[in-house]
Amino acid sequence: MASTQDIKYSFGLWTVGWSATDPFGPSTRPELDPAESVRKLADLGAWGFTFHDNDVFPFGTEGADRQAHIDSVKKAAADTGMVCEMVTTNTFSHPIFKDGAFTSNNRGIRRYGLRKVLTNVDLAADMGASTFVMWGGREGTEYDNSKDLNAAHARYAEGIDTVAAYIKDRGYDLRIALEPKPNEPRGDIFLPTIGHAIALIDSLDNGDIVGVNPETGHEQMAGLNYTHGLALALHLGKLFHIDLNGQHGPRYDQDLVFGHGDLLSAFFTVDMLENGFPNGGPRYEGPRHFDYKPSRTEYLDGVWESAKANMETYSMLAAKSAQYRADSEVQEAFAHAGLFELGEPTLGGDETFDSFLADRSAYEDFDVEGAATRDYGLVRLHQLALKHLIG
Ligand code: GLT
Ligand code: MN
Ligand code: MN
Ligand code: MN
Repeated sequence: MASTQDIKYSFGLWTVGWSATDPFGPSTRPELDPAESVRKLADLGAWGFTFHDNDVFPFGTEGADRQAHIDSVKKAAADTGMVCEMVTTNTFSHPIFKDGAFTSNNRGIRRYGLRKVLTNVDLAADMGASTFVMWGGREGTEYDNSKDLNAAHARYAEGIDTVAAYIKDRGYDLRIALEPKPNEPRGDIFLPTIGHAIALIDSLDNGDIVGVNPETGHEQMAGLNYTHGLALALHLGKLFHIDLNGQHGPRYDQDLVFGHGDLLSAFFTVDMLENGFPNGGPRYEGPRHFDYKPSRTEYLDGVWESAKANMETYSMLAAKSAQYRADSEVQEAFAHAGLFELGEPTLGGDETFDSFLADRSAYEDFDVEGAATRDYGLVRLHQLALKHLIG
């Protein structure tokens, strides 16, 4: 079990850098210099950072001017030892992308978007990042007759596959992570959940280097269980990155501090990430990356307080979850509930259809009434978790 000191925390530069413009009012805080944010996050104890191209240089900046912006962030990283672990592309802010980048009805815009992304893949490799996130915030519709929905998914797959093929062609040590979100800013966004994204990835020629970057709030906006979604992605070998934050159920994207939404869900997310599955199995080894927004009410002190709060909350939950797992009563309740029995395959290794069908103990002689009265003790087990969390 990792001590909380070892946890690799990472932040998007757009998180602390959000100047708090919302649809109802302008910024309440000044713009931050991204290089200064890297230094400040390092001071607070973060291990790494991530960014969009246009968090570091304005849209349309080219040549030496662009490079100067990049070099300023590189210098901050070199000075502080902060790792640039992920890079992503802004294909959602500029009006050109109002109907999407990879799925715009306009072919010229699709080609422009693809060039912007490929240029940014080069930057990601140059920065030493290992993950390239693609959040298609504008890929979607408000109206179901806005697009040929089959063609839109075909163009989305084509775009992602082209980026993956480019990564391989250039020999970059990068993997793509698609970030699902059900809606906002579009009325309906394509690839709204982890499951949708993985299904499309499965159809790609280069899907081996494409996985997912699930965000806590995005799954919860869709009414889904974030921890279950991470578990499925882990099971399928597709959990390439994570965006941790807080959300109160299905409503607008709140991007609260991690744990400031559904705390019990956050506890079980951390428990799974830090302690793994009770029967072992695949583990997430990547950074604990926060994608939150310092609330609009906060000024600069509040920005850095909120950044700290993400790491503090995660570390507290990691410590609590370690105690929870180490508690012999919890382990006994796991056993009583059958968690370890679930780790056993349902069929025996040498079983055939014939021997299974001939096994009277599996059906004819199975004590159906007895099995129906089994008490799993799940409420007691959950109460034990709650006691460790708040007791
Ligand atoms: C944008 C979005 C986030 C994504 C970012 C990556 S952009 O801030 O709200 O959830 O992770 O592109
Ligand atoms: Mn400039
Ligand atoms: Mn969000
Ligand atoms: Mn995100």
